[in-house]
Amino acid sequence: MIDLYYWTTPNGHKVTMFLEESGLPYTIHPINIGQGDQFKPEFLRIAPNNRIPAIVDQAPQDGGEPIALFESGAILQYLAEKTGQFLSSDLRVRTETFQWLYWQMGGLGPMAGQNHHFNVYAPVKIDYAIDRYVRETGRLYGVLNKHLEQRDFIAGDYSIADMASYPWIVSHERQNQNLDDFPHLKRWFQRIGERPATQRAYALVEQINPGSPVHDEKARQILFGQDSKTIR
Ligand SMILES: N[C@@H](CCC(=O)N[C@@H](CS)C(=O)NCC(=O)O)C(=O)O
Repeated sequence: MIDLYYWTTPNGHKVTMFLEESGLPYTIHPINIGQGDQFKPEFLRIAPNNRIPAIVDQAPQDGGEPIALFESGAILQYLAEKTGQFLSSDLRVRTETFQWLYWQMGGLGPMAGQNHHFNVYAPVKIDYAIDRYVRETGRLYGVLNKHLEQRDFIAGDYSIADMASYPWIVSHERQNQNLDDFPHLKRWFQRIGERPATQRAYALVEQINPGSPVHDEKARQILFGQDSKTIR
């Protein structure tokens, strides 16, 4: 059984996409990041970075104590290795999968995240910041679009590399991106969106959090008022 500490955000969706695809049994523990659940001591013991997603695997393969894990890329890699699913055993495909997984973790995710921040959440609209992140997000979309020109999925068959990137493309409109400018990416995006497991993963939004994560001034303060004193 996997305990999943989750909220309805792109990084959260990566893990529900995997769990729904793989059929691994899991229990969701909602962490409402707009209300400050990420600072509860019991969550910080699992995820000291006060970010979702996190998991606890109650039945690790070595038969030992439960394993707690944060960082969505590490979680996807762990679950793929645990189940032998969505990660090729072929050296070259596996290596390529990790390459694009880390590309998402270090590039697409952080840049699109800042894009959301300055475009949607920032109380003051700073043209330079908006332009910078819209352009960089567009560049990254272009890179992925080109990569997908001759392929159905990012690395071999459908894999954790696809699951990492897809949720960040879902919010393309909020990032000021037009998928018609990226036809191969659009084809890939539609193909993944049609998967029943993707649809089950996204259906959890209505169940767990019908509203937006940043819905009021208090939530804004909790999410965007953090600094060096937040975690001591
Ligand atoms: N690199 C981390 C990023 C996780 C992350 O930024 N999570 C956001 C939601 S998508 C969060 O928990 N925010 C809570 C906060 O800012 O306090 C990962 O991929 O797991």
